[in-house]
Amino acid sequence: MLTRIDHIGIACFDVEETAGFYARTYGFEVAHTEVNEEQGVREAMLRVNGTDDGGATWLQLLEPVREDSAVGKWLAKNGEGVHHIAFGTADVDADSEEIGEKGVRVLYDEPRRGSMDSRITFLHPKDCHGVLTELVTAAGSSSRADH
Ligand code: V0V
Ligand code: CO
Repeated sequence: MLTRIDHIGIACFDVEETAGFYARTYGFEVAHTEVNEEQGVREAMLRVNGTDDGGATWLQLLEPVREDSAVGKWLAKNGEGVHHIAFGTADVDADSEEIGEKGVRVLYDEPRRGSMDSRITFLHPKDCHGVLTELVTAAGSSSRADH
């Protein structure tokens, strides 16, 4: 069951500069950074708030580390902006299978490693009214309450 919006992914040219904007303008601080080579991104996670199920909602700033990565290609075409939304679930395997059975293309056979050792998969934007949609299960629990 999808229980919350885990994060909004925002494509940008420079993660540090963009994080500076979010800090100055809204007071959101960077809680976590990492490079995900498989996904081709350098990312910063900004925690926005907690939610009723104990999980938080995040902004995920994404800078490409390769031009031919998903975010690199998208930036070249569209410039900076909202790249994807991610719904949080306690069971990304079950939810992606169920959604796939409804005829929505699930991009990975098995969920892959996401931010903070989460497990993630994506639904094709063309099957989701133009929205690249991620499903995410946080490491060790149904939420990222410990961060
Ligand atoms: C592409 N399209 C999008 C889109 N990206 N539409 C909405 N939102 C996006 N973000 C549209 C694009 O405009 C084209 O439409 C069509 O899909 C095909 O796009 P393309 O440029 O030819 O690119 P593809 O087909 O090579 O790749 C698109 C997909 C790719 C979605 C398959 O981006 C992908 O595999 N994404 C999943 C992985 C990912 O995004 N990783 C980065 C975040 P027209 O022009 O034909 O109409 S990593 C992350 O979130 C992490 C680590 C985390 O949360 O922990
Ligand atoms: Co994401």
